[in-house]
Amino acid sequence: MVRPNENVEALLQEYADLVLITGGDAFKARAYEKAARAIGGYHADVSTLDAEGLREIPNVGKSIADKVLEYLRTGIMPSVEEVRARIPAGVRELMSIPTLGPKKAMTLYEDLRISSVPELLDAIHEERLRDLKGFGPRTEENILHGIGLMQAAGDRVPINVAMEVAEEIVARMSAVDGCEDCTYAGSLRRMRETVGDVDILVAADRSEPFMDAFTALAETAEVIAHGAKKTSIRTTKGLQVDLRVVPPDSWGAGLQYFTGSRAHNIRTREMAVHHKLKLSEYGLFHAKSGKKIVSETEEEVYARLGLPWIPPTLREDRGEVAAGLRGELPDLLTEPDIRGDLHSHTSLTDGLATLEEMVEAAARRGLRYFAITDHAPNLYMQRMTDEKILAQRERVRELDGKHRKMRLLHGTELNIDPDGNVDWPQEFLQGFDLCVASVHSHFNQDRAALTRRYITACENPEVNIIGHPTTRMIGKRPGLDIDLDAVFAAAARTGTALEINSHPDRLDLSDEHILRARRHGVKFAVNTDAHAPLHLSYLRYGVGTAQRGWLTAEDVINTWPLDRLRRFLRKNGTSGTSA
Ligand code: DGT
Ligand code: CA
Ligand code: CA
Ligand code: ZN
Repeated sequence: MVRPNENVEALLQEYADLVLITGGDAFKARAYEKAARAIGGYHADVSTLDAEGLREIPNVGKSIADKVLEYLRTGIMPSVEEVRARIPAGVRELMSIPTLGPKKAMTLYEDLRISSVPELLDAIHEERLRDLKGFGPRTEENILHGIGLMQAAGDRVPINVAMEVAEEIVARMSAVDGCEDCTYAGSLRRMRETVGDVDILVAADRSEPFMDAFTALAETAEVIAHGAKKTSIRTTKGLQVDLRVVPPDSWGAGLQYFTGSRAHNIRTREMAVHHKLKLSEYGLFHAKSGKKIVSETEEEVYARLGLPWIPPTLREDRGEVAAGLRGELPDLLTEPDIRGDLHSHTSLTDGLATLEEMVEAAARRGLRYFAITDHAPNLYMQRMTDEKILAQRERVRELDGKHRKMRLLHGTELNIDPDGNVDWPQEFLQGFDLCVASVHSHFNQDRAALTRRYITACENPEVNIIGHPTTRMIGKRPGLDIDLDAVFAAAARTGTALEINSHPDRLDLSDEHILRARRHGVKFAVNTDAHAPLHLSYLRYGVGTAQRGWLTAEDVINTWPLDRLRRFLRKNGTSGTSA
């Protein structure tokens, strides 16, 4: 299930916000924020730690450790409850509007007595916000956009949250007597970036033992529907999970049906009709006689429709059926194809683990190469200096000799400034094995300026990868308004790879952008951007997103052997790097 670390992180972060907006001590708020992040990224499950163990987490002192312990024991953090009680529920809802934030929400409440989203919408339409300090027409636009994002996200959850729940439930159902097969289907199996509800499928002769075990799960907060074929629950986190039990001999047809997407299923049913057949969740039947033809495996169902098995990540009706008929489905990238990770951080900047810990974790995951790319100096709060990065390089070179199977690359994550330039002079950049470059500021430039900015970065002979290219945060911040086709063309022309950032909050580029970029001949890097060892496991979501963008291993530079990668990093020989 969701790690207790994440609950604690969210709670401490909320506390930090509440302290700030109720006029509390800014230092205190900052301390809680730091502790929140450290706990969220900590490798060990906090619920297994005692006071001493908790204090070993960076930025966690005695008073925070005590609060966490109390919360783990009682499910309540009294200091949070206390500040919460001082703020009306409606105002807390306002605070959760991604583009508004706690401070402005508090101003709205204190100055205009606005304490709900509908009241806020009214106030905007009546232009009452314009008189407030710090609010302009632009702010209104942003707020409206934020409300839109919040409503569009609805009750969908990030893929990693759904995946953790699904894997836990699949494990429990698989342990029930009589289980012949069990997996998750639906949008999660298709690796969509967010998931509306989790669909679990079991193959068994009798359904009741599964339905009973399902409703009895500790995570079940509410039983929405309890039937023989389908049972739906809501978890304590508010996520709906549907369980369906199908007879073992309908497994393939059931899995195909409940994996979807709806649009893909419409295509496959059309194929069936074309062959004078009928396709349902029970099997593929002769239309006239009603006689069952196949149903046991997905492969058989697809084969009888004249199709190869179609990977779930392609089942979105984006041409996969036609490509299958032509025998031209892509040989999709898989996780084992990834030889290395080209974007990671350590505690030298905002990572939560030391260089040694990150390298160790990467080696344990079986990577063949691993790049450390801490933030460059223009991201001021990270306090990077020439001395620090050069000392890190020396340490990286030393460590490199210690791992037999994994090579280390020393890189950096540069900041693309408003003009498209980056940190450090070219000569200094040549000392890195590779440079990621990302936009971290000045998001409000107009489309033309932003587009130029990205193209200039691509044209820099030292920039190898554009990190999280649109800077979106799923459900929180939309991607930048850029002429993507112009940027994709520039990336392809200059030999600059575009990142597919695997963090579940980003997944940037998205599947649709990947499809577009691919047509320009762009190369990609599927990176974790890990800030802690735990984040290395997010790679699967980046790979899933790449699959949804129809990518093969050939399209992705970090599947290549290191010597080929190094040639690519020289950008047609224009760079001096050859370490
Ligand atoms: P979600 O839950 O919104 O993230 O998306 P899905 O794709 O998981 O949708 P869901 O949970 O409503 O249904 C799971 C799959 O079951 C869906 O992808 C296709 C199949 N399915 C469900 N209801 C229907 C239906 O009425 N017609 C068709 N063709 N397929 C359906
Ligand atoms: Ca679903
Ligand atoms: Ca469902
Ligand atoms: Zn980064």
